[in-house]
Amino acid sequence: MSVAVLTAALTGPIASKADNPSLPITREEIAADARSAWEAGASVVHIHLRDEEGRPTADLDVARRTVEMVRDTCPALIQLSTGVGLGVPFEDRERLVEVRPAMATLNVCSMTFGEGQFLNPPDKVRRLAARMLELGVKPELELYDAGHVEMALALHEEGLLSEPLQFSLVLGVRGGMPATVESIVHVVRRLPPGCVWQVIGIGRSNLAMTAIGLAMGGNARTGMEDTLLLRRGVPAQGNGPLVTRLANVARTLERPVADVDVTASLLGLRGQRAS
Ligand code: KMH
Ligand code: ZN
Repeated sequence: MSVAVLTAALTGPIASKADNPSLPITREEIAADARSAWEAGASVVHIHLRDEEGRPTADLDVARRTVEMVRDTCPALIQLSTGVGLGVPFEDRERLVEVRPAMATLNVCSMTFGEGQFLNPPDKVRRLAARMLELGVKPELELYDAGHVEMALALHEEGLLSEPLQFSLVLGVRGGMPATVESIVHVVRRLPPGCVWQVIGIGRSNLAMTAIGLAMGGNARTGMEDTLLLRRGVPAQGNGPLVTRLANVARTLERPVADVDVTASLLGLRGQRAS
């Protein structure tokens, strides 16, 4: 069977050290966890930034210094979140691609997100997609609901995305699609041939949803953004153990884990390793 690309979402915008003291918040902690996630099999690290108070930030200086430190610490491909955190203005979020990470998320639709609102108006999403294309920053198209596929495909038809398209199916956010096999099957059927896709399972569904994605031939993401627990009642002691668990599932399913060069080549990032 084909290789599996594993992504580690190291921090996210929501959890705090009060929820799990192993959550990486400072750039030193993020770089150290990027390293352990890479050693465990993640070829991509998905990064959210926090300010001095631990709040999500789109500060460009924080972004530059964090990306630089992660680059110096491990060769994993760096994917910055342009989702950043609910309430952070789109105009601040979109500027993060100016740091020129190899990859960044592109959230294609607005939605209810738990008790908040996640605002991604079409004109601004188009502007960000165009800028990413210009800069050569590979977008990961975040799909929280089945209808989001249509928006992503429209962007592609408009010439704002380059192939291979890379999709994330985000399962289990309240306001998005539920964490079920039916959700995965329904969305995967709508995806275009030749695309790259992964499953993200939020919270309790993390292991089951990512395992199903891997069994179906997709890729998978884990990390402390998606779950703070290694097992029921057992806090994850960092991102490394979560990636180790996922890599073991992949290998059990006879999906060899992709290294950074293989992932870069699958995503059309040849020559951009660790940038
Ligand atoms: N927060 C996750 C539900 C992003 O950061 O732009 C999806 C995500 C997207 O990681
Ligand atoms: Zn994220």
